[in-house]
Amino acid sequence: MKDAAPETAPETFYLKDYTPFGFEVQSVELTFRLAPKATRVLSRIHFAPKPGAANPEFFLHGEQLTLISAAVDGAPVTPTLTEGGLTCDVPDRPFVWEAEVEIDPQGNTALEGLYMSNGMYCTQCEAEGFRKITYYPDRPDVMSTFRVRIEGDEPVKLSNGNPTASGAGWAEWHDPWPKPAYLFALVAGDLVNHPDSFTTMSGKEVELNIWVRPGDEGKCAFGMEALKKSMKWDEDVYGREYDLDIFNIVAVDDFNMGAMENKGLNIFNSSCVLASPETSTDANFERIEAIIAHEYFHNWTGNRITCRDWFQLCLKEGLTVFRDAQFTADMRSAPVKRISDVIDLRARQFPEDGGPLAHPVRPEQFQEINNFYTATIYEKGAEVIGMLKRLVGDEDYAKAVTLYFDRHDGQACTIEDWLKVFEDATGRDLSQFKRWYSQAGTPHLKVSEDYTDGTYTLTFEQSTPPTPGQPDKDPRVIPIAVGLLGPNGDEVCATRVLEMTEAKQSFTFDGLAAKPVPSVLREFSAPVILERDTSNAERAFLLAHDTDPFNRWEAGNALAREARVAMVLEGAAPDADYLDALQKLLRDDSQDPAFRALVLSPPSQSDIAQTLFERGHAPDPQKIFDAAETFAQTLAQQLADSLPRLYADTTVSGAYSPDAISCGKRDLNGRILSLLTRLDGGQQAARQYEDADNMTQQYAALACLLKAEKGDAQSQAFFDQWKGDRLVMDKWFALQIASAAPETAASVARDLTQHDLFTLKNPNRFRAVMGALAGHHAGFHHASGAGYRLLAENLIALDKLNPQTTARMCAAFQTWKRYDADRQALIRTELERIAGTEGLSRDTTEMVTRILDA
Ligand code: 0A1
Ligand code: ZN
Repeated sequence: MKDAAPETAPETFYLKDYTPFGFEVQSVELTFRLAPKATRVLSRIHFAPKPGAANPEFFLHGEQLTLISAAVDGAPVTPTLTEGGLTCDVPDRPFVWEAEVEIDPQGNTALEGLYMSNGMYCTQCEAEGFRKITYYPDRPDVMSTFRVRIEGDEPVKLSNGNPTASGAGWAEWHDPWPKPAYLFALVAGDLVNHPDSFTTMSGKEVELNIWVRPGDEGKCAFGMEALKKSMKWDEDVYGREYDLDIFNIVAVDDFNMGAMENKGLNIFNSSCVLASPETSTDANFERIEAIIAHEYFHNWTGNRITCRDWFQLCLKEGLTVFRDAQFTADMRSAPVKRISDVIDLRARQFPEDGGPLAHPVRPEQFQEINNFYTATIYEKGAEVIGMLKRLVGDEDYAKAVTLYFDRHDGQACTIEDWLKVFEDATGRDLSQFKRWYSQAGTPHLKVSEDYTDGTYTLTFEQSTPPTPGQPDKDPRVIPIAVGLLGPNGDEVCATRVLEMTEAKQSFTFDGLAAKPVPSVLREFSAPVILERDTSNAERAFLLAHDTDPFNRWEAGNALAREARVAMVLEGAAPDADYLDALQKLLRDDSQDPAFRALVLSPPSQSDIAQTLFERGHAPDPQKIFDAAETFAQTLAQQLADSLPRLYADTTVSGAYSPDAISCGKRDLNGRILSLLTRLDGGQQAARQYEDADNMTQQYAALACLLKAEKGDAQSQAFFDQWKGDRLVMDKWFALQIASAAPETAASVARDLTQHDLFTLKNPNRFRAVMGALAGHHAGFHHASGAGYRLLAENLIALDKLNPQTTARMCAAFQTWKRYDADRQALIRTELERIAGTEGLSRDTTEMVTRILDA
């Protein structure tokens, strides 16, 4: 799968070049002799040439390995070492490959392969990390059973599957389920467990453990409950049962991503599993529940059925995100989950789809696969499954998915396999639908309407802007959920899913007594950008009357956006009707507090910048910031009389609980406190800070105080209280920047990079500081260019240690073409500086090159 490009250019891999590996791997035995700087890995692997494959090349991936010895059927061999692995002459019949290699876990700062985190050994093998552990065909379509022996003094030694034997200084594990190497895991260290058990639907008892560093054992209970709920839900909703005697989760402080679904041994970034009321916010609790579910659900969608190659990544990720969203909707509030997911999609995926990094849900080429763990693969991948379900209906969705599990259990599959089960189960032709997988870019959907003699017609036109490598797009199948409201606000036509297949298409509704108000794209039934000429009066009408909670929120969101745009472009005052609508909703106790909090949360400043850009204006980040401030200040003043009562009414008393209702109430309460702080100089926030017995309220109060520049004492107190807790300190670091004024954000961030507790070696800490800087829209894009400069300097420094996290963070620059020529020039300078750095990693090179090519 290699390009014939010049030697210096990074290789490009293509989907069209897929060829199967020439050998079966019948079994794998690994022995690890652990030592921080010189771990020995002994492998013993049974290979057999595949029938029909004439003299296939025996190539094993391997990187950063020192080969000590190799043998075939017990006889020493001298393989030919290449940059990415080795080749060797092997017999034309089944044989045993043995190798011993040495690796350096302590020197592994890239956190890929076997590495050390706080004295503990752990692994990360997805996507291509196993090749840093031993020589192996490190590709997801090579599946085998694994036996693992770990030798070392660490009290706890874990691997995949079931434990088989252990003694002083050693432990052995066997995973009976064939798996690709990316699901391999090993953990060894001084760990303590939070144990529990789960009885599966067929009555099997499964031992459950969450393993943590001593001192963290009090932060496991919530994760354990989430795990048991996930196991039960997957049985109830998808009929999927767990398949080993034991399920282990380990919390690791240094981790590039959120978590990893290794078979039977999930490894988690500690921020995604450790939870306690004192140290975690409501948002943390919700995220932990979702990620535990996500990793657990991978056991069937990812592990039992895996991907044939990395181009198919969305096969496991899109589906698993879709499943975890269903789970969260069932556990909490479905509308709130949907609204939150759409906010997230628009904040992270739409900019990706509309910029230089745009790629199809199933990409057809890559240089570094680690750069493709994107919002497009994950979140748009999940949207595509949601559309499929909407098109075929719930029953046929269930039939098709059951067929998928029956037909493909134990296999490494493709998107074609996935779509075929839907075709076979429903008789539908999905060839046009497949364009959602092959075409990048977010479709724009223009809507126009006509009402004549009781017949209402909606006409839709779809078009997708060009994306890198794809100038022209064909029309896609778009499920458009529509309902109609009568002039008095009653629903006159319940939700109907219109199936759009043409570039331009009309749909009619007959027998209407009056011109209706349409509620289009209910539940956000497709990931598109809706364009419709409408009035604020109609938006306010939908905000008040729509039966679809998503579209009610959407109407409020559109009002907010229009109000901001008018403030920025025309210097208008905050829109009076919108302010009025907001006040009504805020005071309406019959509405779910979480919903009210969502309506109250304004579109992000980056979102407003995107809207301005789409309307032909270069956004001015400072003006957008000022408009947000003015709007909030005006709202606070108008609500002045009712804020204290609203604050009191939404204050949650009693013992802390992270349930959906309490979280929603605290969210609303926090937003009210921030308005109140604008009026009372921080008195209420200071009281809340003193009284808080949980992190949600402590953090919310501190955020308000810092924003009002009244929080120095509390910030110091917070630091003193929590300096020993890495995860809470991440919050402290991020908050210093998030609450800074635009002109000081970069210098605050620069000072923090000099702080004793700042380190490039911990991805969470790096993200806390650099992520907060990139997330401070007006600060990052300040005209001085100081934000750009600081981020670039830190990316260059981090790249030497951790290419993966560096490359991901480069995406902060992906929207650069939105801004004016001066800012673009400043960003270009920084991107070129990064690109010109000697020895820059392949990961970061690919990202900056793609961004610069915009
Ligand atoms: N598969 C994991 C996420 C993950 C992906 C890549 C990683 O290293 C490159 C690590 C984790 C998930 O979806 O949760
Ligand atoms: Zn996943």
